[in-house]
Amino acid sequence: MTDRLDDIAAAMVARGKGILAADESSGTIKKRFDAIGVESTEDSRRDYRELLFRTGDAMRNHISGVILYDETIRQKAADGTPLVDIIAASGAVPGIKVDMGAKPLAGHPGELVTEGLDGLRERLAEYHKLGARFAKWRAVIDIAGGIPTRGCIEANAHGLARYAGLCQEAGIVPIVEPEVLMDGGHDIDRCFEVTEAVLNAVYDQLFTQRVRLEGSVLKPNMVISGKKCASRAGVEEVAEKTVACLKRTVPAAVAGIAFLSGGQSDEEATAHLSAMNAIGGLPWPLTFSYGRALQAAPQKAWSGKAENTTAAQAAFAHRARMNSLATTGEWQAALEKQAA
Ligand code: 5MM
Repeated sequence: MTDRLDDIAAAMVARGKGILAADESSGTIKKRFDAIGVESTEDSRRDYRELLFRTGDAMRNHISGVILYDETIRQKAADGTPLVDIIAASGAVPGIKVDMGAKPLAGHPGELVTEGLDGLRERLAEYHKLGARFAKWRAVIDIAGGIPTRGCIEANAHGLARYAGLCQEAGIVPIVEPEVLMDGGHDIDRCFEVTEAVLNAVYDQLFTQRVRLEGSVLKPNMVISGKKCASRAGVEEVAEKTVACLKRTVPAAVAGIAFLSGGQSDEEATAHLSAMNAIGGLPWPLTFSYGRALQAAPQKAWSGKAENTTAAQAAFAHRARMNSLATTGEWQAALEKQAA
């Protein structure tokens, strides 16, 4: 079982490939569809996601895995083929979001703790039958005056470790996602300090809960200035500080690191990843597990119209290829302009 876990984890971070995060919960996908003027229904969500999963070239060459939401893992394409089968046929590994969302943490105003451990063993067994071979659990840590607190960091780290242990017991690779939000006005050094504390707590808890690191993937935020920071750090500084922070905190045994984009523009997320990989000499593969940074362009191109399917698939394929280049440090801004 452990070898199998390690093989799945290795496939998820295979050279030149990364993960498509398509696990928006119903509330989040509604927000995304509202932005493009599309009503969020079971069929529109299916049509949109089917379009992505049927982007053959991108899926075969640049996407190693897809994170699904509970509704999607059970859905069939318009022609009756299960969406999971379309993903698996492209060679990508189907995965599933299993957390039940971030909820207010008692006694900690303004802070959240991710829930979903109750009944998780049974849910994982069902998801495995449905074809999932990896899972995702996202913890959310906000930076503001006086937060995050130790209580919030430790509660979330414990939840991530308990989840990861249950996944491995079920033969499912856990993606461990502790997201330090970039919403505030904080500077990059404050993000470094918080990310370092969070990752230290997470790996302490993963050790305590006997999680096998070789059969796990980390999905962290980059070390980056808050969106409202008056002077935001440039690409090189983000790359250097992110790599320095990860080297201090993430054991070399971890199978790989797949970043979230966290609200960066799509090109920014690609540039940062490429700059990190250009540094080189890292103990783990560094790749992407982007939601918004892979999907913003195809969503806009699609806008809910079947006649836009080809254009949407081209937009998705382009972002997947740009990010694939970033995993080897070979992306250049000029490649974006050429495509435009
Ligand atoms: C795709 O969005 C995921 C699910 O979010 P909700 O549970 O809030 O609906 C999210 O966890 C996502 O996988 C990560 O945040 C990475 O996505 P981004 O857009 O930050 O790259």
